[in-house]
Amino acid sequence: MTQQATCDIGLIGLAVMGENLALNIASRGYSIAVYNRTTSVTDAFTSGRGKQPTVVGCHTLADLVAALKPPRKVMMMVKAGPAVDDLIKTLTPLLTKGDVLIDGGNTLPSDTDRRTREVEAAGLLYIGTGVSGGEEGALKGPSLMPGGSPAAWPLVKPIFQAIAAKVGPQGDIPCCDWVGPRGAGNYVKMVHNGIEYGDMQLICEAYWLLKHGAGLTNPELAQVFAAWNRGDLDSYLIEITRDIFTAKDPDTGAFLVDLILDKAGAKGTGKWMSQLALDLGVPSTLVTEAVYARCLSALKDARVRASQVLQGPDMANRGDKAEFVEQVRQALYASKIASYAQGFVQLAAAAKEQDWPLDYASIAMMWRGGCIIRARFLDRIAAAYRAKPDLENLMLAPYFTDALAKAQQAWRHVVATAATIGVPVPAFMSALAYYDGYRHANLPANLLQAQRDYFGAHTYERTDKPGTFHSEWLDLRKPVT
Ligand code: NBP
Repeated sequence: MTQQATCDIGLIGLAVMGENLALNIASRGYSIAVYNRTTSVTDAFTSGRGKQPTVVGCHTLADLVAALKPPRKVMMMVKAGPAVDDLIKTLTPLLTKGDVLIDGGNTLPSDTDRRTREVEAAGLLYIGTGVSGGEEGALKGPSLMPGGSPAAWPLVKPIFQAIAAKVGPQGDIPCCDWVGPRGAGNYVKMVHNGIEYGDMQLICEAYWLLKHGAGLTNPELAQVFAAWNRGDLDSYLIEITRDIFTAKDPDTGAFLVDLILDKAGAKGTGKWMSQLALDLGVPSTLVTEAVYARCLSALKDARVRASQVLQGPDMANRGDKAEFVEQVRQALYASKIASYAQGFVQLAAAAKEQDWPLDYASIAMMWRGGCIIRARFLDRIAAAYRAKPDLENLMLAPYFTDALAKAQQAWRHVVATAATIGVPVPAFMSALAYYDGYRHANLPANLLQAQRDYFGAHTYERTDKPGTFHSEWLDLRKPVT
């Protein structure tokens, strides 16, 4: 079949994300050529939801390329990893100088670094873009975080900004802008996902405190989350949590949430963020705690056995219910600030290492709509970075410094109560420990350095004079009476 070069963009991969993104693109007046490795999937799409004059189904990659107007734009929405390399290998000889290859998957940033170099060396342009919002976002307007070859941005910008979610008073600010060179877009998406892990874990801990500590029922939890969603915590995740507490299982009539096995899955982007935080030497403890919490949840059988053996309090908090609910709200808000602060610190550290000129206010606005972490709170973050683009830590922006100061008493009370009544809240605790660690000019690492020097001659610096020192600790020590 010979294709006419009439389409504005091509899309490969018609699974959940690709199919919905294709429909979104077509709905904005662009013509789109689509291809899926399994041909029957393409045919099912073009004879079903994608049966539209501006959607052209293709059975081969050559047909897809032939259907595109130059400079050609080909977007891959396939499983991240080797599938993308295979596609690049096949597509490169079919494309011509100046054409753009786009990967919209959850790709490891270092893979996009490498692919950008390889694709540019072949005379083409490359984009690795974060796409967030799941199925609904892809269809109605995702958050898009593109990075790669800067010359590719003007070519895809009109389509990307047309299909992205829109925010702002007039609803005309697209949640999509150029992030930076090479893997910058994928890095920002990875941090988005890591923050999402932190947000979800914090919400789960708040739920457990309210359920067991305050004894709230599901309808009461729905009311609490509905109220929270009208204030500082207003966000997509709080909103869906509210709804979850109202949903009943059609088969049994019981609350569905109570029937769900407490074993969490993960696709790996949170783990990547933790691993890369360790590589950079930055304390992104919230995402790491969230990943570990999922790991612990997955040990269901072991936990069931241990629950018969290990002892602890009964998780009931006998204090005032309404007061405790408000304290948990404040603790959640403060922990969330610490979590976002860590995410932006990691982004800044990566940007420094990779020489990416990141605009943090713009990144906050890209997350303002369309994506899973969309929240009113991101306006405040954008404002903080607009006021001080080189802000060292979000917690130091006056608005957030003040918010943390106001919340800290309740935050401490909740963490202390959780420890006392035996409710596991690793993310709440970790967030508070980060806040307390970060706000202290002095930490006990002096002793740590002494220990390292004692057993390993690792040397230390001193507070009273410059230089590097080593001591013969065996000679200096005195008998302890
Ligand atoms: P999947 O990640 O499940 O991938 C399935 C698609 O990849 C199918 O179209 C499949 O074709 C195609 N594919 C595979 Br697998 N190997 C291929 C190969 N070697 N060559 C060509 N095509 C190949 O799809 P998804 O859930 O729509 O996600 C797509 C990307 O978007 C992923 O990177 C994902 O991480 C990312 N993402 C997903 C979400 C989400 O909510 N699902 C959100 C944001 C980002 P087939 O039909 O022939 O098997």
